[in-house]
Amino acid sequence: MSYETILFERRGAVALITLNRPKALNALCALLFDELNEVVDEVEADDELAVIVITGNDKAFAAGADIQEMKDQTYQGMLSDNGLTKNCDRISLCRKPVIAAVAGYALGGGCELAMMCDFIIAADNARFGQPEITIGTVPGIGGSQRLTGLVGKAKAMDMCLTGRMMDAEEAERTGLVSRVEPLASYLEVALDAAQQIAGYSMPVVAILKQLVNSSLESSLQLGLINERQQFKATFALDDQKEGMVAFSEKRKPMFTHR
Ligand code: DAK
Repeated sequence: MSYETILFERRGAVALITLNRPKALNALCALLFDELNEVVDEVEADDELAVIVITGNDKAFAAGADIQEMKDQTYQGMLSDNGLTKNCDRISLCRKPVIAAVAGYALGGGCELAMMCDFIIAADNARFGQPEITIGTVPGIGGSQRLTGLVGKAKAMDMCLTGRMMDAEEAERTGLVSRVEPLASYLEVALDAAQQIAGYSMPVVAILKQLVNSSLESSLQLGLINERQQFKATFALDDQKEGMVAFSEKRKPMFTHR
């Protein structure tokens, strides 16, 4: 698989996707979204790959949608689905876990893309923001919605209305990212987390991902009922037997993903 705007690498059961438009701080152009969608489709269909890590470079995860490409767009053009309005939500629909490993700028669509992932591991130089207001528009792929869910109304309003950036420390404190690591090691930490997840039972991982995501969309009572049902359902899996027997026998489980 070869792409123009991203790099794709297999690291065992982990798919490493690197956004690769360094001269434009990885600005998200239509081709990049197309290629990202394509590679996610391929990873999802590949039984050898269990987890995705998306990253950028030391200076930028992504500094937002490509403003050069976007600036002459018209409302009519947007409505006719001519590229920019194509599906940019593919990552959020991925059944396999997706970790964003973020260094440098994650702004606008870059911050939104990171938030579509299951969790974010940030380098200590990461900076997050929704600066759309500074260029006369508003977030378009989840910024006002997901950011509010993650950091609460006060922080989200502050970020969206002022367009200011949040540093890695504030991002961890407010719950936007799960861990902050030194720039020299954040990607390895993310890849290690991905390898760890890839070592578990894939059906169990998929159920768990769905459960945590559904907690954002359902009442506590319905969520608890769903969780209890899914807990029981794992007892239909060979992997549940293997996991618990292996524990009793004091050995590592050999999951078969069934
Ligand atoms: N688009 C295009 N080029 C960009 C860019 C961007 N977003 N960000 C940076 N670049 C380019 C710069 O133009 C510059 O190019 P050259 O001049 O070298 O050719 C190069 O990257 C380096 O940038 P700077 O010279 O500006 O670097 P600095 O370190 O001085 O500043 C910065 C870094 C991140 C603070 C600054 O570049 C900046 O403010 N960038 C723009 C941030 C921003 O406003 N992002 C866009 C937000 S709007 C949707 C899909 C997506 C979206 C919405 C809807 N649908 C499908 C509906 C998303 C919208 C947005 O993200």
